[in-house]
Amino acid sequence: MSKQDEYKVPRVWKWEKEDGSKFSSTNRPTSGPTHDQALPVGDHDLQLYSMATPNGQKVTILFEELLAAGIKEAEYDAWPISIGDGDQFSSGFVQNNPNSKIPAMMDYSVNPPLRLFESGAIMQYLAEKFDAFIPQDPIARTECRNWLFWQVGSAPYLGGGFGHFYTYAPYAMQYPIDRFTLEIKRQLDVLDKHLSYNTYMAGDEYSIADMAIWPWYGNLVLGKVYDAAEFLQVEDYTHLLRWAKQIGERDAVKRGEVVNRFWGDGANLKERHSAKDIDKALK
Ligand SMILES: N[C@@H](CCC(=O)N[C@@H](CS)C(=O)NCC(=O)O)C(=O)O
Repeated sequence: MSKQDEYKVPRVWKWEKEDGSKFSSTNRPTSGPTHDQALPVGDHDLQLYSMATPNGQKVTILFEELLAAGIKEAEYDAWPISIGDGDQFSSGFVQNNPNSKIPAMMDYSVNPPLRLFESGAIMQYLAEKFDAFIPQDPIARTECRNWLFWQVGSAPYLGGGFGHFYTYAPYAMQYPIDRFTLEIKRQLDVLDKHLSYNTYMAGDEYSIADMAIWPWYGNLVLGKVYDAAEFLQVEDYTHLLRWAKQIGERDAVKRGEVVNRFWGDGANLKERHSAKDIDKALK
């Protein structure tokens, strides 16, 4: 934006419905449902409503890791929520998550059934429910939670900040791109330094902290998020790259990342009800 068309802040903000950005048709300044539609419910106790964005992949990767560890009670149905089409504003979804963001989940194994929203809360719940992928040792367990909450607090600068202005804004604006790139490079350096003396985020043990951070920051440095690897000079973050590649090679990660992916090239799997659905999608 040049000095001439500098924005003058009005006394009262007015909503410009179509701002030219990718999600302007569904974004609005109010919450709540826009239409009546119940959520589907499958055979398993755990019902996930999601989409394979990095926030959605965190949870499907955890589900697949739990199943790979032999925890059969972690079987789940994963239903697609297309956020581009406004599915997150159906009455059923809003009942599950009043914040209208994926991922959301229901646990029907308890009475009354429990609603869950916020990826970090879902991951902590599942890890504690099945006593897996959250360290037993109190120091490592605390460190795992530290990084899990770090991820949930930090990624909005990556997604809503950097990603929005680098990829989705209607035209390139230097000020926000500079501001968020500065922050994202700082975050990448935080991770790189930590991973220079830790195998995994919580120390020696692979945990939900890794599964939460990898879909955003792992995929960013692997060039799979925002196609920004060159712009961010990710080759400088050697320890983060080592970790990103290591996690990306896990079978459960490869399975989890395709669940509720219903666009683009590569493996797609709109809904998942059994392991066979993923086997077919990855063939
Ligand atoms: N803090 C939330 C963020 C979830 C989130 O931002 N989800 C996005 C997709 S990545 C979404 O559902 N966006 C739909 C919308 O904003 O209308 C979490 O970690 O679960």
